[in-house]
Amino acid sequence: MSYLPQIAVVTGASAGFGAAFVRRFARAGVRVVATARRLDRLQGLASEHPDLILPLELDLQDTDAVRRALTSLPASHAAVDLLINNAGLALGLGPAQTADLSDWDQMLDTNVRGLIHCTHALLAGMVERGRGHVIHLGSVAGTQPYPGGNVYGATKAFVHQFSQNLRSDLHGTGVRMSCIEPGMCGGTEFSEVRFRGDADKAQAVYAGMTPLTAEDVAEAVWWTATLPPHFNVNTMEIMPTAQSFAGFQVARGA
Ligand code: 8X3
Repeated sequence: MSYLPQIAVVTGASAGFGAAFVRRFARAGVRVVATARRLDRLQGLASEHPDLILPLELDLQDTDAVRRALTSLPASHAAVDLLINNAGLALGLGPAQTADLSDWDQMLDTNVRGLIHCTHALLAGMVERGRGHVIHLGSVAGTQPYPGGNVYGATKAFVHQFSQNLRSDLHGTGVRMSCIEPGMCGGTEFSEVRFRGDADKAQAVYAGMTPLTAEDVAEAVWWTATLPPHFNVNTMEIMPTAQSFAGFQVARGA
């Protein structure tokens, strides 16, 4: 027996993964609350399925606003049974010793604080209704250390472990919890943001290889969310075939 969620909330929905998730679920008739800071983008997305997609302007760094908005959704979109906690960003790829502390704060505020506040706002309702699924977007950077990954990777390690700990807290409630952990993904704003709008640097990351696309990641999320209720994906790590692991570095004579 497969499962179709009825009402999804997607954070970071104005572009990239988030917009692909909104489209994937709305295409199947799921009502979706699409949240992000850029309302004009959300409205454009909502115009593709105005009967299903509710645009909701939300700054995840304003945690009071997050709680207010997610606990007072209009009746048509209130009984949320799927939260896709997607909003997140990487800022910089330089070594920790030269990093800008405000970048670290911003990653923590969005990737960690924003995420936990969204989850907390919707979790009790799911448990009360005995129906729901929280899907967090982690990253391979949460388990694979790499130069320049410093705080970004650490926020994703948090997302991984928070997700698995939630599985334990949700034991016996019927509410599912999954963490989807993609590797290199092209065609989104992610790399441009990472390199502060330097499109050449961003494109160089994907030169000569085929990265995952936002639509590929949306398929993984769709599969995870539509499995029969007895089947929970704890963690799913996905990568382009062209990406894999390298060994340790050795500083000889240091
Ligand atoms: C980012 C994944 O592999 O581009 O979340 O660093 S990777």
